Parts: sequence; structure tokens; C-alpha cells
Amino acid sequence: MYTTINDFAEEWDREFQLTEEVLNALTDASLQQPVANERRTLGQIAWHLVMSVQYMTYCGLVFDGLAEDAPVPESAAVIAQNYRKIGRSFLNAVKAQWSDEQLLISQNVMGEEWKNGATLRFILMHQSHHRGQMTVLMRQAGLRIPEVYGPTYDTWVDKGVAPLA
Ligand code: NI
Repeated sequence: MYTTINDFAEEWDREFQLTEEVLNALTDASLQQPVANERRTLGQIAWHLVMSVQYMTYCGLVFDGLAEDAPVPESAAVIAQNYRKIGRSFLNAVKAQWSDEQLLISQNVMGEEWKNGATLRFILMHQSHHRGQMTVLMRQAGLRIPEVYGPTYDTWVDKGVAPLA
């Protein structure tokens, strides 16, 4: 969990940038790529990732979000645009509305006691979990994937290194 706003803000900035790069690599057609027949699509997972940032309003943070029933956009650019907006509003709200001391306060979040600093950690882990799912689906949809925490097949090829299979 986080014990200082500053530690969180620095990490959010880095992760925000990685997520932005992944979202920017999506195409409209790729949003239809399903996990399996009749299962969630890349577009639905990307949109869930964007929407999940506003779970933090359950902890009392106030910032502009999206309607809970907002339909999955058909445009990859619109998904990325909404992410940039909500991601920045969320970070501004944390900085403006919480202090380091408040990160130690526990709140009931959907039936469980969570310290605010732990909820912030969860929101980042949840984001990287879905971002990882997305990169697999993006490869299946034939897209080039940006580096996240290491080289991808394409960037290995770019560097003249034989990629792992
Ligand atoms: Ni989720």
C-alpha cells in the first residue's frame, strides 16, 4: 500500500503513460477481438480498465467520471481520450483531497475494510492486470504492441535480436 501521496503520484504518472501507449496502439477493428467465442472483447476490457478508475469515487474522492452504464465506444480514439481525462482528474483529486495521513484511514469498500493507501495500490494493480490481458488480445488482433515492462516481439526484431518464440 502507499503511505505517501507523492509515491503514489509518481507511480501513477508512469503507469498512466504505459496504459496510454497501449490504448493508443488500438485500432477500431481490433476492439472486436474476443477472448474466446461469446466472451469479452478487447474493446470491453479496455473500456472496463478506463471505467475502473472511477471506483475510487467509492472512497469519497470527487472527480468527473463516466456514467456507469456508458456503452463501450466503437472508437479506439474515444476510449483513449476518456482514459486521459479520467486518469488526470483522478490524480488531481488524490493530490487535492487526500493527505498522507488519510492513506492510513480504513474505509468500507464494497463490504470490506480497506485502507485508502491499499485501495490506491489495488487500482494500479487492477489496471496492469487488464493491460496485460489487452496486450495478448492485441497480438491476436494483429497489432504491434508497445513495450510495457520489457521488449516485445517487434522491438526485439527492430533491435536485430532473435525474439523468443
Ligand atoms: Ni476488473
